[in-house]
Amino acid sequence: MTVCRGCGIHLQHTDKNAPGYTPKEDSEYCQRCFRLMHYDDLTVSMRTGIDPDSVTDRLAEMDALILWVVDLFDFEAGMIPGIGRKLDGKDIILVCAKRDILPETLNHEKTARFVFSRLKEMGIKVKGLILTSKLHREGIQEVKNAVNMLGRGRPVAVMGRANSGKSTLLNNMMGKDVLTASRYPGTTLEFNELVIDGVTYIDTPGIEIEKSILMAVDEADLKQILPARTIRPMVYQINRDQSFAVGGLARLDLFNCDRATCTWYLSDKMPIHRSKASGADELWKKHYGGLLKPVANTPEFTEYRIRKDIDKVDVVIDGLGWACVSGQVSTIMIKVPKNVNVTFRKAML
Ligand SMILES: Nc1nc2c(ncn2[C@@H]2O[C@H](COP(=O)(O)OP(=O)(O)OP(=O)(O)O)[C@@H](O)[C@H]2O)c(=O)[nH]1
Ligand SMILES: [Mg+2]
Repeated sequence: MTVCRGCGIHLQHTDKNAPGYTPKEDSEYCQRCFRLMHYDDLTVSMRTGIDPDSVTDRLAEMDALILWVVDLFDFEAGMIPGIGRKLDGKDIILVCAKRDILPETLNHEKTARFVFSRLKEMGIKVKGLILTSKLHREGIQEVKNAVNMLGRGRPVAVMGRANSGKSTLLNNMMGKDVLTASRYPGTTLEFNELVIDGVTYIDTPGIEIEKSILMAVDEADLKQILPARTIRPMVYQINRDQSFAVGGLARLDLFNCDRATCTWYLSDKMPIHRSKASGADELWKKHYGGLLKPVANTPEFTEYRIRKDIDKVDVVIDGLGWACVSGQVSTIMIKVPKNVNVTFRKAML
C-alpha cells in the first residue's frame, strides 16, 4: 500500500472523511495534505488524534539517532514529561526551532545557558544543541554536520511536540517542500521515511500538546495566537496594582507594584488590555467574548497565585507566550483556561 508523501498516512479511496483519502488513484498526497499545502484549509482535524505514548514507545525500540525538535517560543510545552527515562541511552540532538520568532537578543550562548539549565532540572541528557529557523535556513548545515558525526549509518528520527517544526526542518534540509507543514497541531499522521543526502530520516507525528492553549481554542483562532514573525516585546511600566487581559484567554494581575515592569512576549496579533486590578473582574465579565477575544472553548478557568521572590520571573502560558515581571511586585495572579499549563521560571531573556 502506498503512503502519503506529506503526512505518512496510508492512502485510501473509500472514506472521504477519514485520513488518507484521495479521489485520485495515482496521487502521491492525500486530499487533506493537498488542501493544507495549496489552500491552507483543514479538512480533517487530527489535533487530538495521536496517542502521545505511541511515538515515544516506537522510538524507544528503534536504533536511531534522535533529533528532538522544540519550538523555542513555546519551550515549556516542548518538554515531555518522562522523556529522559523513556529514551535513556539514546543519542539525542536537541533542535531549538523557530529561532526567528524570538528577538535577536537571544543569541546562541544565552539560549544554550537557558536550555541546558532547564534540561538538567528535568534530568535529560543531549549530545548537542542547535538553533534553527526556516528563515535563511539558519542552523541547517549544523544539523547535517551533527547527523554525519553522530549518525553512524543509523536512521535519524525527528521527534517532538505537535507543531514544533519537525516537518518544516526536514523540508528545509531538503531545500524543497515535500512534507506537509501547517499551523494545525497534528499535521503529520504517521512515521514517514525519506532520504536526504543518502541518510534515512523519519518524520514522526507530533506528541500531543495536551496542556497548551492551542488545544483550548477554535482552530480558526490559531492564526491570531501563533506568532508568524519575530515578536516585538510589549513593555509596560507599573506602579500600584495592575491587570492585563490577553484577549479572553488569560489574565495577569500584579499587586503592590513599585517601579515594576511587565513585558509581554506574544504574537503581535494578540490584543493586550490593561486596567486597574481593582476593576478587572468586572471588566472581564462585561467584555469577555466582546472586546476581550479570542476566547477559549471552555468557560472554566484556573487561577494560580505566587509571591514574587526572584528579580525577573517569566509567567509562561503554554502555546500563548509569556510575561516577564521584574521590579517590586508582591503577588502575581494568573488565570488561564482549565487544563492549560502555566510555568513560573527564571527569565529567559
Ligand atoms: N517562523 C517560523 N515558523 C516555523 C518554523 N518552523 C516551523 N514553523 C511553523 O510552525 C508550524 C508548524 O510546523 P510543522 O513543520 O508543521 O510542525 P510539526 O512539528 O511537523 O507539526 P506536527 O506534524 O503537527 O507534529 C507551521 O506553521 C510552520 O510554518 C521556523 O523556523 N520559523
Ligand atoms: Mg509534521
